[in-house]
Amino acid sequence: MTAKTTASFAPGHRLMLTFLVALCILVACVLSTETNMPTQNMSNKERAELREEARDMFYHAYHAYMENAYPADELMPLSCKGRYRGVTPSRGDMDDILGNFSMTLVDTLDTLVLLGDFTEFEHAVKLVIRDVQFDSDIIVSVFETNIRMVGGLLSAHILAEYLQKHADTMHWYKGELLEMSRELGYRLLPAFNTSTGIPHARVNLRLGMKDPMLKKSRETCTACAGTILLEFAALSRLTGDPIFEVRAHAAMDALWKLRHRGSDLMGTVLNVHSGDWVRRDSGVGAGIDSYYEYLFKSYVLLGDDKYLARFNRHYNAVMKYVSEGPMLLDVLMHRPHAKSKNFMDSLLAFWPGLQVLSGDLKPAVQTHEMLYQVMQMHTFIPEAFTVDFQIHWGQHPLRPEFIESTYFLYRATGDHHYLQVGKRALKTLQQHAKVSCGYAAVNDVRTGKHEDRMDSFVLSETIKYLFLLFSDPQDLIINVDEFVFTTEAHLLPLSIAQLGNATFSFRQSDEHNVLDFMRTCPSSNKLFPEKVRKPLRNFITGSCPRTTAGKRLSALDFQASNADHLRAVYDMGITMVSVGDRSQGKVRLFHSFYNAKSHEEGEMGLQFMQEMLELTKMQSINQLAQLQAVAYATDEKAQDWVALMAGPSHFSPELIGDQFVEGDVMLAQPLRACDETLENAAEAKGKILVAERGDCTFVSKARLAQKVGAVALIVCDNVPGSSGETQPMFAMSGDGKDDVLIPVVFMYSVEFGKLTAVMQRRKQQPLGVRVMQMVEFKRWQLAKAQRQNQTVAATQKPDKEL
Ligand code: DMJ
Repeated sequence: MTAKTTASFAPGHRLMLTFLVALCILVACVLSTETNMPTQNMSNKERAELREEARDMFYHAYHAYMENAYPADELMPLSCKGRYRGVTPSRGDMDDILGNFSMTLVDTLDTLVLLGDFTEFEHAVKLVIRDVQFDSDIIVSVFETNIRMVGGLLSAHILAEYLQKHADTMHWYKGELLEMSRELGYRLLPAFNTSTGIPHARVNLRLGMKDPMLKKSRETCTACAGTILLEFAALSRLTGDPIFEVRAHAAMDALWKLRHRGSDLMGTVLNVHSGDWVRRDSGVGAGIDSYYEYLFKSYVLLGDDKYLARFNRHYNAVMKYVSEGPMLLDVLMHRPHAKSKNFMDSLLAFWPGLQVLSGDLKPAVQTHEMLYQVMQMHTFIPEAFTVDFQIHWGQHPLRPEFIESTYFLYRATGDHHYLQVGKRALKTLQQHAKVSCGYAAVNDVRTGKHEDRMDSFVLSETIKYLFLLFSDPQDLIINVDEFVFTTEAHLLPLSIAQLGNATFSFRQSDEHNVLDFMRTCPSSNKLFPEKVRKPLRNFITGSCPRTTAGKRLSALDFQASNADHLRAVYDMGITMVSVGDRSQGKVRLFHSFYNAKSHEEGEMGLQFMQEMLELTKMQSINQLAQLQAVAYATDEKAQDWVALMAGPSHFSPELIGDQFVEGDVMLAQPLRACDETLENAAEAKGKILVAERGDCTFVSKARLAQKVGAVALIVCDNVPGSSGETQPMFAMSGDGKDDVLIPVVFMYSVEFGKLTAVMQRRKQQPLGVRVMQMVEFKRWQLAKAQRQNQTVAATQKPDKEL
C-alpha cells in the first residue's frame, strides 16, 4: 500500500490580477514618459542656479524658524510661531518627537556647514551650548531623539573639530556638543533595560522608565529599535565609553534572531519583553525602513561583515517576496506569498537610495521611476498610495526620501534625468509648500491644503539633499564620500571605524555565511570595499548565472502560478487536484513515493507536504482567529443574523470566545472623527460609533470614541470599492500605548456600504449590531442551526420514542 499524505490550500493570489493590471499601467506610464520626455541635459549654469535656489530655500525656512520659533523644537509655519511640548495644543503621539530641546536647530547644524556658512554654524553651536538642556520631565521617542538629536549633535561636533583643523576657526570649541550627546545618550539608556535587549519605544528624559505612564510600555517598531547603532557606535568611539555601542549591537542581535527562519523577513511591531511579533507585515516602508538601512550602513561605517551578511539575507528576501516589478508591497513574514496590503507608503522612497549604495542599480532605477510617476500624478508623493497609484492617504509632510534617492541615483549614474527630477521636486516645493513663514506640510495632496507643521527633517534632509544634488564636489567644503549619511542625513565620518579599540575588533562572523556572499556574483565583498559610496557606473545586474540544481523547492516559496514550481512538485511525487468550485482556487495535494521521479525527490516531496501542512495550519489559525464580525439581525425577531467581515486592531482589547459588544450603530459627525470632540458627542454614549479612515491615526479616532462614551468603534475604509472579499484583511496598528479599552474593528468600503444600506432601510429604528470574533459568529450560527434541527427532529419523532 502506498502511504499518502494530503494537504489542502487556497493559493493567496487574489491580488495577482490587480498587480498585473497595475504593472501594465505603470509600464505604459513609464514608456510614455520615456517617449514624451527625453531627458534633457542640464547646463552647469542652470544647475548652479538651482543650487542657489536650494540655498535660498534653506535660509527662507531657517530664518523663519530662528526668528519666530527658536528655541522651540519646531516652527509652525502658518501661525508663524514655535511648537512647544506641553504648551502648544497636543497632536497626540506625534508629539513624542518633541523634547523642548530646540530640535530643529540641532537637526540643522551640519547643513549650515555643507552650505559653507561657518559664521552661522558657529553662532548656532553657541546657542545650542547655551540654551539646550535635557533634564525635562518629558516622554520622548527613543528613535527620534537618537536620529535627530544625538545624530545632530554628533555630526555638528565632528564638523566643528573639522573646521578647527581645516578652516582655522572655532578654536574656542572644546567638545561641548559631544558632552551633550553623551548626556542625552545616558538619558536614553534606561529604555534598553528589557529582557530582550530591544529598547522600549519611549523614555522619560528625566525619570527614565520610572515614569508611571511608561509602566505598560511594551511595543516598539522594528525601525525604532534597529536605528540606533550608527549614532551609538559613534558616541562610544568618540567618548571612549563602550556602553552605547554595546547596547546598540545587542539590540541589533536580538532583532536578527526574530527574523522568520523560513522567509528571512521581519515584521514591523514587536513586544520588547517577549520578543513576540505583534505585526507580521513585512515591507520596506513604515515601521521597518531604517532597520535595513542601518544594517547596511553599520557595515559601511564599522566594517563588521556580519551586518553585511544580515543585510544581504534580508535584501534577498525583500527582492524575492516584497518586490513586485517596481513596486514594493508588504507581505506576511510567515506567509511571504500573501500580500498583506494593497498600498505602499511614501517612506519606502528611501529604498532606491539604499539599493544604489548596496550596488543593485537596476531595481533602484525602476522603483524610483515608479515613484516619480506617482509624484507627477499627484504633485507630491502622498503618504500612502494604492497599487493602481490612487491616493490612500493624501498627506505629504515634505519628506526627504524621494529626493534622497534621486541624489544617490544621480551620484551613481550621472544621468541628468535625476537633475530634472530634482528640479521638479524643488519647483513643486516652491509652488505648493512655500509660505511667508517657512514651508508648510500639505494636509491633502488632492486639495493642496496646508498644515501648520514644518518638521525638522525639512531643513536637515529635504533641502540638504536638494542642495547636494545640484552641487559639484568642488562646491562643498567637505568630501561627502568620506562620510556616511545617517537616516536623518547627519554626517558620520568613515574614519570612525579606526577609533575602535579591542572592545570593537570584529571577529569574522561564522554564523552568518559571509563566505556565501563572497561566492555570489557579483560578490558583495568585491563591490563594497572602502569606497562603497563611489558611483557604480559599471555595475551590471542580471548577468550572473542562475542555478537551482540540488535545491529543494520549499512550501514557503511555492507559487501555484509558476510552471517550474508545478513541474518540481510533480517530480517530487505530488499530485494537485482542484476541489470545490474552481474559481475559489482550492487545491488538494496528494503525495506518493511511487509517483516521484526518484527516491530522493520522493523524500523531498514528503518534506514539502509537511511544510505545506504547517503553513496551512498557521494561515488558517491566524486568519480565522483574527477576523472580526459585525453582525446584525435581518428580521425583527432577531432570528436570522448576518455578519460582515471586519479586521482587528493591535491597540484595543480582543474579543475572545463568546465575548461580544452590542449597541446601536451611529455615524460620527464629522465622519473622520479627528477633532477634539464630535458634534453628536452627546448621543454617542453606549453606541457603536462608525468613523471613516483618514486625516488622523486609527488610535486617535479610537481615543475620541472612547472619550465620548461609545462602547466600540468601527473604522470604515475611505477607498471606494475596497472589500474583504478581494483583499487581505489587516490589523490596525497603534502607537504602543494600551489606553484604548473599547473594541475597535476595521471594515472595507463594500462591507460598510452593506451596513449603511441596512441603516438607511431602517431609518426610523436604530440598527443594533454585535461586534465579535468571526469564528465565534460562525460557531453561534452553527449551534443555532443544530438546535433548530433537533427541535424539528424532536417534533417529527414518533411518541413512543420520546
Ligand atoms: C526622518 O526623520 C528620517 O529620515 C527617518 O528615518 C524617517 N522619517 C523621517 C523623514 O521622513
